[in-house]
Amino acid sequence: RSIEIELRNAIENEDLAVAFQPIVSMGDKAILGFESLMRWPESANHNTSIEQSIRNAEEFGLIQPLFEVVFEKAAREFSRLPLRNDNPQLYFSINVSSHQIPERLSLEWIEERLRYYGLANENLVLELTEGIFLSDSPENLRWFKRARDKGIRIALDDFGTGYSSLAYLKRFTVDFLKIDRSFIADLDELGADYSLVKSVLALSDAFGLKVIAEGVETEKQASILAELGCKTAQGYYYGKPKIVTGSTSSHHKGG
Ligand code: G
Ligand code: G
Ligand code: MN
Ligand code: NA
Repeated sequence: RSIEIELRNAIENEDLAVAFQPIVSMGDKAILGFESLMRWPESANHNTSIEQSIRNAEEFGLIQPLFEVVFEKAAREFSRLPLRNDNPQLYFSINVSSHQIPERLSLEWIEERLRYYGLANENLVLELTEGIFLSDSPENLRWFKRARDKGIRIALDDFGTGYSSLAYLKRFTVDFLKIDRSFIADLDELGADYSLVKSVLALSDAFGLKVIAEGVETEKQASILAELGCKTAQGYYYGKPKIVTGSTSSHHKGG
């Protein structure tokens, strides 16, 4: 069986699961939002990693339909969370591949689907990697401005892993900056990563950016981050990604 056909069928049948991982306020560990992460349904017996599956979807031209399935499932589950009653500011984030050029990622489609689930634009955060920031084409700039004018927030994901520089942030105003977990992993050792995280936190203050530290696994990492002024985090220490969708297709097929 070809992996392409398998992936195509999974997307077509909406046979993908979605996990939510909490994003928390470090002070009181209150949940501020959830990152949505694609998972294979437990029943499906897939042995391809999610990372590889995302790369396959990009290669086969399936990343936009995959996004749409993840979006639908995440929005549906998010809209039903009892936690929303206590916190109307609660958000959910979706990862956007740099292969989904802004023209394909229709803001009108997103708005229409949010409305369908009774959600506001302010409930959504789109996580983009710097691939999108590398081109400052007028189309990209316009898409960015329109998204933020609509109240849809943008997170720059995996910050620090590529060519990302704070200079991009002058041209593309984002709301959140997610420090990649590779910089958090060795924080305990007070080496180069410590200095990097420290300066990112200091500079992001000047830009009015909210920083989210990713991959926080230990209390030690959390306390170092807090000392450096970091207020928001995500990682196994606070909560692992948990599948929120059923393992079977959520729509009913005829017959
Ligand atoms: O959760 P996990 O570590 O398995 O995810 C591996 C990678 O896949 C991460 O980089 C994550 O951002 C990415 N990923 C997970 N779900 C999605 C998704 O729905 N869309 C895209 N584009 N990437 C995703
Ligand atoms: O690329 P992106 O940042 O979207 O990837 C998020 C991925 O990181 C998720 O797939 C999730 O499974 C993984 N992740 C979340 N928290 C932790 C953590 O504390 N440690 C490690 N190693 N991975 C984590
Ligand atoms: Mn992400
Ligand atoms: Na990341």
